[in-house]
Amino acid sequence: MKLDIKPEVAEALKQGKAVVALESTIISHGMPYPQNVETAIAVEEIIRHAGAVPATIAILNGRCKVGLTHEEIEQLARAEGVIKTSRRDLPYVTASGRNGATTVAGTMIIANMAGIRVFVTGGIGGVHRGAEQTMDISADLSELARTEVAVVCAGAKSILDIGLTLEYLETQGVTVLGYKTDRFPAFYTRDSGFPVPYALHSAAEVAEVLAEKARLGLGGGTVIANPIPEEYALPESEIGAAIEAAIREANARGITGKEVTPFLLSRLGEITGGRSLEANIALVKHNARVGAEIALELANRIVPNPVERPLSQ
Ligand code: PSU
Ligand code: MN
Repeated sequence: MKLDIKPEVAEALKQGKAVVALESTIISHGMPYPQNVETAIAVEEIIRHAGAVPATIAILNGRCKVGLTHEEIEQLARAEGVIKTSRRDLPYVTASGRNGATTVAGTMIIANMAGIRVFVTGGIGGVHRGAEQTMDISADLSELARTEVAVVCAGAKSILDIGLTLEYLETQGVTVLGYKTDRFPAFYTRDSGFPVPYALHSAAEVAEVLAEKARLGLGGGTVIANPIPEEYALPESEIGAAIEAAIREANARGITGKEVTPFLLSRLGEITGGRSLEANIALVKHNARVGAEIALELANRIVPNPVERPLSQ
């Protein structure tokens, strides 16, 4: 298998230590340069500082990388033609030897291959507004249904239909937990207007649910919804109007498929004069702290291994 696990990460996994996966679409398609590289490196530092080992996941020259060096992060951020890689894209990217930035779905798949159970990101993809017509439903959701990795995020952006996203997750049997909140957060804001099924109050409680999910052999992932810190949250009126404008523009330009999310993210950055980017960076860092704590708690529990860990190539 074209899987390269960075020695530091392989060693931590072998010893049953806490490892936290990180995605790379957020680097290549989610944030502008150089904030993308600065954030990716800062987030790794936060995880290390908390006592866990970070593993940023991407595909470089057709090989699935679990753990990138700072040079590799820089390379990915600067390279032209990096493919946004979700489940359907993976075999093409590895077969052709291209560079791929993994989405939540792509990162979950490779994290699971390596035996990593906790993954930190900003926001997950979801059911897009108007999906009744367009069928635009992120492959992140079907991945959460099948792959046993816990995803710490700040909910889903209201560029999506959050009500339908939660319905879809329920149908697919994805466990959704609110971290110190009983409201599902909407990325830039702390309350999407929808409740979470369960509010948990500590990393230990979350880890216990993850461990139990593994013991029950249920398979499939978990969403841990961690709201943006109050001081970084954007006013609903400001971000709501910016999202409406960005979606209208995407529709007018006929943007579809995998281009939709990156287009909306970059337009939102422009419309809010960089405030959405600041919020994005703050919430990812906060998620990193919480994700590391959960991974540390999980490492203290006896959890059956759902996959054979292919630690050798
Ligand atoms: N939402 C964000 N920032 C992101 C993404 C989503 O707030 O960077 C990225 C993630 O990698 C996610 C992907 O997995 O977009 C979803 O894309 P799509 O909707 O095309 O499945
Ligand atoms: Mn889509």
